[in-house]
Amino acid sequence: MYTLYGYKRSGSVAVEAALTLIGAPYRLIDAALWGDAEAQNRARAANPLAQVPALITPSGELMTESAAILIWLADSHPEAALSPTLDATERPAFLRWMAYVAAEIYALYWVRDDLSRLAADEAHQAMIDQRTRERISFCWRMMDTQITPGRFLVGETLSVLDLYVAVVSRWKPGRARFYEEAPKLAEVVRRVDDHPRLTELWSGRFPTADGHEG
Ligand SMILES: N[C@@H](CCC(=O)N[C@@H](CS)C(=O)NCC(=O)O)C(=O)O
Repeated sequence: MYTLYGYKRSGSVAVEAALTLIGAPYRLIDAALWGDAEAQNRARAANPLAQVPALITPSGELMTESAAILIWLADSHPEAALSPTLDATERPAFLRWMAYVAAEIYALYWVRDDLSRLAADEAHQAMIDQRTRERISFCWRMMDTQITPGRFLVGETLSVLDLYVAVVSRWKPGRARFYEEAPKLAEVVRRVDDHPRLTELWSGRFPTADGHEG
């Protein structure tokens, strides 16, 4: 049994999606620094950085870092075929883009989620908000120019990379901008949004008036 510390709208939803497709039972514990006091305490107890996702493996090991968790889950459950195999020609691209989404894009949300972490004052906050928004948009655009998707981002089979991009692309500046910047990726994330085994998860974990657009 896996234990996942996570929260709606967060990166943990990509891990929930992977566990759902794998069909592995998991216990989900609401934890987030921006949740109520109890959720904050649980986030601090789960991960020294107080971040989610945090996964406790069936052998009791703590895993943090969304990309590592997703790759490890996919590799540990080859029957679910959620990552290219070690010898597959798609493997280098898969690893490249998993690391890219984590390092170039997701990492900027540590800044964006609380602009006062780096900004000296309100004017500075607005500038950092604008510049990180542009940087994220640029990074999606660059990824779009470098990838030639099949039905999914690396080939014809859905991988955890598709789940990762489907989640991170919902965060600000949001899907409308993402679709503009990255039309090829957009086509794939719409397919992932509509995956019959995931639609319930998406609507439950991204509960918005405009549905799956996040
Ligand atoms: N490097 C981590 C980043 C995780 C992360 O930033 N999670 C956010 C939620 S999406 C969080 O818990 N933020 C709380 C904080 O750092 O203040 C990963 O890739 O999993």
